Amino acid sequence: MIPCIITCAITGAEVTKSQNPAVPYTPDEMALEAYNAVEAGASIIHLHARYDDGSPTQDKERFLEIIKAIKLKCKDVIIQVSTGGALGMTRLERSSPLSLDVEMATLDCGTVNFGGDDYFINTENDIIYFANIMNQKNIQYELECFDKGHVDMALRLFKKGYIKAPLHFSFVLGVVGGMAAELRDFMFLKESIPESATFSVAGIGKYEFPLAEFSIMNGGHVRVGFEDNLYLEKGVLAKSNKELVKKAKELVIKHNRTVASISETRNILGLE
Ligand code: KMH
Ligand code: ZN
Repeated sequence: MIPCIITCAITGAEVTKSQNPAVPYTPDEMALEAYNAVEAGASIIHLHARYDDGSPTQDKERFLEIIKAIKLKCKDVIIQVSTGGALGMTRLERSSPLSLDVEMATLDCGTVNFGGDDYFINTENDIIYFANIMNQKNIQYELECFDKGHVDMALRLFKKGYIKAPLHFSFVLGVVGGMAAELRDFMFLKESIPESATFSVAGIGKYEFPLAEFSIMNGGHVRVGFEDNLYLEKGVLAKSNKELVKKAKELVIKHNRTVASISETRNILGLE
């Protein structure tokens, strides 16, 4: 099987230091978390921006500051900026980091409930809007799908020419309001995408590692990190993103696969 790409989502937009003091906010904190995650085996950093007080922002200047700090410590790492941002942001606001010189970004492929009164909106026109910018700027997208309908939407927009190959999916499963993260859910999604497509998984909370293992066993890739999960195991907070990456790497090795280096990751995903 091909090497397994480990992506680390180091901070997200919604988790806070009050939930886990190790969640990074400042550029320096993010750079250190990214560096240690890369040392442990991550080749992609999925990035959200925060101000020093932890509030999420899509401000491109803040992204630039964080990216510079990360690249100073690990210059080759692949940065994947979020166009999801935080709940409630407009698409104009969310698209701001795409004006930077970035290699990769997320493309969220549908609307989903996020528990309680929260919801994350991605209309068909939103998806086309983000895809158009990324196509123009040659930014590679990761197609984030929280539900089966999102996969169908991505494939529909691919057929219509809005979304271009290579298709790289991320199945984000276990969100309250999205698709569950059991083996049958994973298999259903995996079997719904073309054989030529690549895929990664991001299991939310307690689903992080079980879902990672399904993906590793089935030729897929893995995302871990504080954005998705704050715990190393039940009741034990992770002290760093590195601990989560290390645990993912152990699963990769357990299933006789190797962890993709940064250059192997570029190769697998067709990044230039
Ligand atoms: N923060 C979530 C509302 C993405 O990065 O593209 C959306 C999100 C998805 O995190
Ligand atoms: Zn994200």
